[in-house]
Amino acid sequence: MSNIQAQDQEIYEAIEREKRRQAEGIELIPSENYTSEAVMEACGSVLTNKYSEGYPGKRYYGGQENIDTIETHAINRAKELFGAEHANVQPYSGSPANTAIYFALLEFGDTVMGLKLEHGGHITHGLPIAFSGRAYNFVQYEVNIETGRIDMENVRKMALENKPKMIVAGYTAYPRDIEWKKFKEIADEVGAITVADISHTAGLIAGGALQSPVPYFDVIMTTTHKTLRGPRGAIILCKEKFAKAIDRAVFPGLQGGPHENAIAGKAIAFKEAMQPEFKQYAEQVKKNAHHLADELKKRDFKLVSDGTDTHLLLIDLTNKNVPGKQAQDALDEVGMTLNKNTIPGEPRSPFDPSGIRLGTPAITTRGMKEPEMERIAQWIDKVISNIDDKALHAQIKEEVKEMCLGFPVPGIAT
Ligand code: DSN
Repeated sequence: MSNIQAQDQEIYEAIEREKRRQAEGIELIPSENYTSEAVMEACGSVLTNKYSEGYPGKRYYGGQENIDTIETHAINRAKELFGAEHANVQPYSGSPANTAIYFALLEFGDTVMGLKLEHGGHITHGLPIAFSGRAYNFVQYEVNIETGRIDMENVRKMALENKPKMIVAGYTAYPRDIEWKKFKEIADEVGAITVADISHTAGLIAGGALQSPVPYFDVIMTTTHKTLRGPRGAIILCKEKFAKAIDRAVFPGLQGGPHENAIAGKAIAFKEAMQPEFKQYAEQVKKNAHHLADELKKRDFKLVSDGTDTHLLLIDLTNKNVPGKQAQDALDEVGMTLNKNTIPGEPRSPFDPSGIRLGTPAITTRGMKEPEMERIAQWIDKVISNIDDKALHAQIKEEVKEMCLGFPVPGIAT
């Protein structure tokens, strides 16, 4: 950081403060993680200087010999890691990747099925005010309010009624495993293309801790910075027959020059995810989530679907009489970061919903295990049960910091 320090004090100080925040606090946002220092080096490398529109071996500018090597490694490793026929590693992030898939395989106005946002879907899965909801005729399925789970019979009924051209599965706030095979069977009945958004669970799938949609689905996309622990960005995997359409939709359909610094980071992250330690990581993420769920349930927290199969927990705080935003703010004060979230059948507003969403990918990267999950559950309970007790919050903040300093974050000296 010496160059930033010498040249730009404002940015230097903000980054230093962010380092402290990350080191001294508990990161429970389920979509966040810590990349390795190797990934960060790639992202901050000279690759940021280069333009490389096109694909390896077919670029529009000169000087591509090293860029082609890097992007080819990223493509081959993505294919190997997930067992996919084709990979495009250029999407800037998850929303552009999903938009590219729709642009490649649909006409504007086509009917698509996706999960409703307040039931755990994503804005790109057909939110009416988002591009996806405006450009395509999204018919949105829901989870069963009683069980918190996707009702596959209802999905089938909706598919038969609406005859979608595409069905999207894979979510941002759904704690349960997904029945990929069943989705594929339903899609086959109506001739729909299957798209899996595994942004949240890609690391668990790559590490063998969750089932993969790759054997069943036509197209699979994921961001690379969540459980997969790579740089910010995304990839699209697909069957060979969709490869040309997907590649054309990403470039030149939607994007210009790919961010090759991020693509190098993706290549490194894929290599890391192929190591035996990553399998252990994926298993521990799940074990930690289960343990945290059990510890919270002991303390009378109500979990949507009554638990988790993944890295993610969705808590309905209605019985605690504390809305999601107040819980998020109070936990933020003690150094525990998570996010307020709607729950299925949300009676309040998305800006001040009834729930909170949390997960274990980042804390597991730091090496936290079951004993730490117990302490985290205790602190969450104490804060939420004593929401206005500032003195108690100050004391918990110190305890949180003390525990965190025993679990270093990659790239941050403590
Ligand atoms: N922002 C991501 C998440 O937190 O789940 C989804 O895009």
